Amino acid sequence: MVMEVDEDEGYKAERAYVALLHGENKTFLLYAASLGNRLRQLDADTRRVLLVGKSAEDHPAPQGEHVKSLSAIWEVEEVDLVDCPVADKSRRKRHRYVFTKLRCLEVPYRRIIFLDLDVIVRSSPAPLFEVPAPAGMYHGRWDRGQAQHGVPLPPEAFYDDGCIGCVNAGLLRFDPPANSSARRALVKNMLEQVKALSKSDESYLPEQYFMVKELNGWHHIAVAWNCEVNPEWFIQYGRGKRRAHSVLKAEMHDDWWKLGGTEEELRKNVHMFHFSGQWLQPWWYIHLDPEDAMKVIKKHYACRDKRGMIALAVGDWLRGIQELQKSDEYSAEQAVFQEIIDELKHKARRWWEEVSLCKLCKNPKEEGEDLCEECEVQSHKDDKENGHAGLPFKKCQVSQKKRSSPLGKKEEKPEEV
Ligand SMILES: [Mn+2]
Ligand SMILES: [Zn+2]
Repeated sequence: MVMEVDEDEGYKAERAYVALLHGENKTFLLYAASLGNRLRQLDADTRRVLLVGKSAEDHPAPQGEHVKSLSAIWEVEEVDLVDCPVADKSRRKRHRYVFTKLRCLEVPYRRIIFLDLDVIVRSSPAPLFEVPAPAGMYHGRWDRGQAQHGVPLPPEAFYDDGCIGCVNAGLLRFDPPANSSARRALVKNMLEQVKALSKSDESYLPEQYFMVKELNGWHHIAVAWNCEVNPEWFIQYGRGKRRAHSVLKAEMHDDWWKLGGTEEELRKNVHMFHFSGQWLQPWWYIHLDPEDAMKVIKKHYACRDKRGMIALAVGDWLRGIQELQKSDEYSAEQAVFQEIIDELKHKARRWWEEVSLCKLCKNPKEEGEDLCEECEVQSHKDDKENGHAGLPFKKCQVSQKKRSSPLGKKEEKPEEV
């Protein structure tokens, strides 16, 4: 008689934080180290799993020596990348590998919280394990004012003829199935659906729309846990020679505005910041101390970000890097982290030296423009106060355009993290 061998593995433990690193960009390696260290400080009892993408065509895996250093902070699991360029609308196909996030459903833990690498966690995310899965912060055209933390989102939030909504995949709550064969089957099935995607499914957020179609019963996670770092005002540059610039208010849901009107209130209310756009990466300030960086940012964004969200978020991210450097948990790994930090410091310094400056205030500005965005927004506000019509103003009706960096075209274009 042949014994039936049960190869099914159950759960390793109750809870885990999960993140994904892929590609050889060392910036994200540092992001991963810093995120893992923050999670360890805030909630040491919960396991930390880092999925590391194996190499794919034109997309090498992170260097072995680096991955080894990360395994001092995370349980490292190498995974095959999921490649889906057809669903990715971005010109440079920055999001072609984002579907690899689905592999977090293969992780053998009963409850998981998936986090992007481009976040700074400010308080223990442990309370989020109590939110029923699947869960994520609602993103879309439905009125998010009706959503409540931990409460199911209604079907009409997602569908209206076409798809009108999804969840922000920078922070997700999942319950992977109870045994390994069920987990594999679930992911395998989803990957078959991914393969079947076509040009008509393309978007800038392909995995977000895909997930809400594939999984039912989404619960909302409050914006305080996934606060996208944005200025309140920005300039939409017109095209052509006689272009008009528009001063636009960031198109964010009311709950984002209500997070607080001052730095103190934001400090108290925000549990996690998410540097989700391409217009700002916190490492651009890595050559500065947190306090100095905050001063610089407050000056550059005085008008556009009165409550100081950007300064607070970047300052906190820089403190996270300091904590990593000071930690005695990773003595053997420190040299590797330090090398990356030094490299980025050098790069950031050089960029700021080369950036073009505003004619009026000497702050950094977009290449090809006379004035910086700050001065443009300021002059618009002055005009309004003096009774002039000012720059054409309208509330932004479309999603906020991805801005290039204050460093102009020198920005390194990272893959989605
Ligand atoms: Mn992100
Ligand atoms: Zn200026």
